Amino acid sequence: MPLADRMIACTVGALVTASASADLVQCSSASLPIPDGSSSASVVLTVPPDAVGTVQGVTVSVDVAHEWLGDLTISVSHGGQSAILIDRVGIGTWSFGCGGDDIDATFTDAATASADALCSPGGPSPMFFGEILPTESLGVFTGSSVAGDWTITVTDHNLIDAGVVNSVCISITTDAVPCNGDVTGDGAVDLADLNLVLASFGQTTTQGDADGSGEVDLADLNLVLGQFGADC
Ligand SMILES: [Ca+2]
Ligand SMILES: [Ca+2]
Ligand SMILES: [Ca+2]
Repeated sequence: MPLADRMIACTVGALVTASASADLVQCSSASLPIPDGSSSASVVLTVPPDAVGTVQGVTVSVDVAHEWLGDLTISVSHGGQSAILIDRVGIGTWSFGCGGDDIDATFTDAATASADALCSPGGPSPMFFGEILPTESLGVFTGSSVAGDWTITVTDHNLIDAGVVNSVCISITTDAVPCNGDVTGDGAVDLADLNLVLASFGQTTTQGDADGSGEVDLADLNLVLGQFGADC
C-alpha cells in the first residue's frame, strides 16, 4: 500500500472523532468613557455576516475602571436576546451599593463566584476579578446565529464617580466546523483538498499546508480528514 494510502487508513478515525466546534473571539480595546448618572456606554462587537454556525456557549471579558461599582449595570445583547452580567451589586446591603473599584473579569456560566460575593469593604482592586457568574445566564444566546452585532452596555445609575470601559471581549463557542482543511479555498473540504495535500506531502510549500506550519505532513492530512465534507 502506498505510504499516503496507509496514512489515510490509520488517520480516518479522526473523521469520526474530530471536534465539531470552534471558538470565535471578538474584542474591542478602544477606551470608552461611561457617562456619569443614568447614562450608558455601549461597545458593539460585530461578527461578520458570513460567519457560519450557531452559538453553543458565550463568555464575556470586561475590563472597566470605575470607582464605585455599585453604580453599574452591565448587559450583553445579541439577536434580540439579552443577559445582565452585573446589576448594581450591593444595593440592599449598602445604600449606594458596592463601593469597590474596577473590573477585570470574565463572565461565564461555568463560574461559581458571584460579583456580590466578591464585594467587600477594603477589598482588592480590581474588586471584580477572575471568573464571575453573570446575574442572568448567557445560555440565552445558545442556538442563535453567531453573526451580527454583540452589544455590551454599561450603565452608570448614580451621579458621583464615573469610569471608563478599557476593553471588552466576547468568546463564542460555535458548532461551525473549522475550515483550514479547505486548502484549495473553494469553500468546501473535499477530495480536491485531500489530493492537494497528498500531492504536496513531505514538501516545504504553502500548497496543501492546512495548518500553516510551512510544510505538508500528517498534521495537514488529519485536518483535511477531520473536516472532510464541511461547507466553509
Ligand atoms: Ca456614578
Ligand atoms: Ca476545498
Ligand atoms: Ca503543515
